[in-house]
Amino acid sequence: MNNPIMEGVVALNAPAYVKHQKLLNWIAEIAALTKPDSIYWCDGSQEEYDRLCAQMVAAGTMKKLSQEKRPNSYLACSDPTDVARVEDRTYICSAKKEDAGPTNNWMDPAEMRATLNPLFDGCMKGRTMYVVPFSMGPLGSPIAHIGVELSDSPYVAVNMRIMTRMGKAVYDVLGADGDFVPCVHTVGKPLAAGEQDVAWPCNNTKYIVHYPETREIWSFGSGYGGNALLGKKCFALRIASTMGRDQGWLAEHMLILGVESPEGKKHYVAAAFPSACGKTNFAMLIPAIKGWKVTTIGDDIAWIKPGKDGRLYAINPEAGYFGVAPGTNTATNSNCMASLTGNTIFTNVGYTDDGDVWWEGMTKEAPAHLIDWQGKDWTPEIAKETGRKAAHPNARFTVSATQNPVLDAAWDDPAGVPISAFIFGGRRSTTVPLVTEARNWVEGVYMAATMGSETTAAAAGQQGVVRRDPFAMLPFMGYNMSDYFQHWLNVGKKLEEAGGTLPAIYCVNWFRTDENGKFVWPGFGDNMRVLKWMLDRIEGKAAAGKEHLFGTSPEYGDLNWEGLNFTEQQFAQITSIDKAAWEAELKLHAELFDKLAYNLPAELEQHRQKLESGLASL
Ligand code: SAT
Ligand code: MN
Repeated sequence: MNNPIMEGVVALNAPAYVKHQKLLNWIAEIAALTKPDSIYWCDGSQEEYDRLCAQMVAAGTMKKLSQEKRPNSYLACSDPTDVARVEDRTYICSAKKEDAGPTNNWMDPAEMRATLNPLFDGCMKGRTMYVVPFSMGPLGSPIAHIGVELSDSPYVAVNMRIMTRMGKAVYDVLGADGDFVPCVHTVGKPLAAGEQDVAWPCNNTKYIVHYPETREIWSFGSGYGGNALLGKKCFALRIASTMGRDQGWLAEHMLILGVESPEGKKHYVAAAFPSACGKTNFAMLIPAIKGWKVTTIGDDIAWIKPGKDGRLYAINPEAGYFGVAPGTNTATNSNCMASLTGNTIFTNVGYTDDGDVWWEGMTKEAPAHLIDWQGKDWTPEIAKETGRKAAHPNARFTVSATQNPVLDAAWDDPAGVPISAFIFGGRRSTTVPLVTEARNWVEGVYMAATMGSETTAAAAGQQGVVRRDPFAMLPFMGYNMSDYFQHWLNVGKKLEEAGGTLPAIYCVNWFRTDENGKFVWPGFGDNMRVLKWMLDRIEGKAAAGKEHLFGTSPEYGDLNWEGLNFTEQQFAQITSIDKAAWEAELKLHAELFDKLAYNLPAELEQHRQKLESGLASL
């Protein structure tokens, strides 16, 4: 070999169909640094998927589930220290600190490279490096973008095949000089010669690093979810949000659903909720009102671009769902349960004696015995005594979108679907009413910017504390949050000035509780009642509603109550606006704005002051 970079390094053995020299050079460079024993080029075929899964079964990383109970499905159980996204280990390494902003961890890019270099040096020793080419969005779509992930985890390779358009065809789109986002991932556990591997290798040191200027992702030490499947939060949100800022589009933490009225009128809406607040359930909901139909475009991420007709068009950059298992059942989400009947990878759920899976809330009655996600015997009695769960609260399923019985016909349309409304929702046991319509774009952006939510198990750290989570993007913003607010205002202004149609904006809260801490609103399929009100408003068919300080909300009689016994008193309980609670809430908005003072759009602070004086005179 006369290429100096290749000396002493494993042969690339690139397939002939990879014709992109820059890509080949980069892979050679990463191989020289990480020193894997071999390189494997994923082609994305079913045969390859089956083979890698079988290999992981042999290695003890996965169990194959009963072919009768759940065909072609697997259970992986992670190391108990590697179960969720690690927000405190996630970095945006922009050249300037202000460009990462006060909501992100920042380190100077050169300093971060110097920190990571020794960690990545030799980190894949004893392992195979998988080359995983993927498209976020329909292959070849003008809205789609390509990434290549180099990972020493076969679990990542098979999950990426479900979550993205992964495989050989990506190289055709890439050609000899197409753009791609380079993603390097390692579990951070090199193997010495002869060393026995563990079932779930990982490292206590973790780094999830983004370089927005060079559009690179480097992830060290975790094999779980958004830490490791780099197409998802790292690329499709953090890196893509900076691409969107530069190119005039939006990368959002939003589901996209289609909703069709009994008369056959169809709208698409996009909705942002923090992780583990029911996005997958909302995206697949079975309407509680007869004659309505909901179909899924996506359950987690939306890429949204202005179309020539002055509307905003959205695609789902993903091809699968990485959803929360606990709480999912045939009553809360039967479409989801139907999606999971086969061809699914489960992570950190319980393993039943008949070779199937189980999680808290899956069935009313728990199995008499199972092996929990940590490999221990579990019975309902043990659970009662110790509080130990069969499934980790952030246990997940990975399943292809094509298994969803209510997948929207346009889900793979390269042009995307026109968005009629944006919905923003947090998990709030108090204060925030069931639904409020913004009277204009600025009011809507304010609602989204000041969103708060009680934290969930999707991220490592304390659960159930209210934190501000602007646009449900707090852990996923690739640049300065205030600049992002400005970007939203700009996108709206530009569309308005061009005579376009702006989506309506709504703020919702399904999670208000009563004095016993029980949810008052039934949620799930009954959210259709709120959705119907929104669409009636958009079509000009709804009553005037009740205008209040924060926007417009429905009166009790404005919602359709067919088939549900929900009293006016209960409705008042979840729509009331409590002056003292809102005084405290607005103080928290002020705190947020103080923190985001650098480049905070003046319109937002003005709106806050308007609310403050309005509230004082209530
Ligand atoms: O772990 S992920 O980031 O992929 C899931 C989530 O937090 O929404
Ligand atoms: Mn998410």
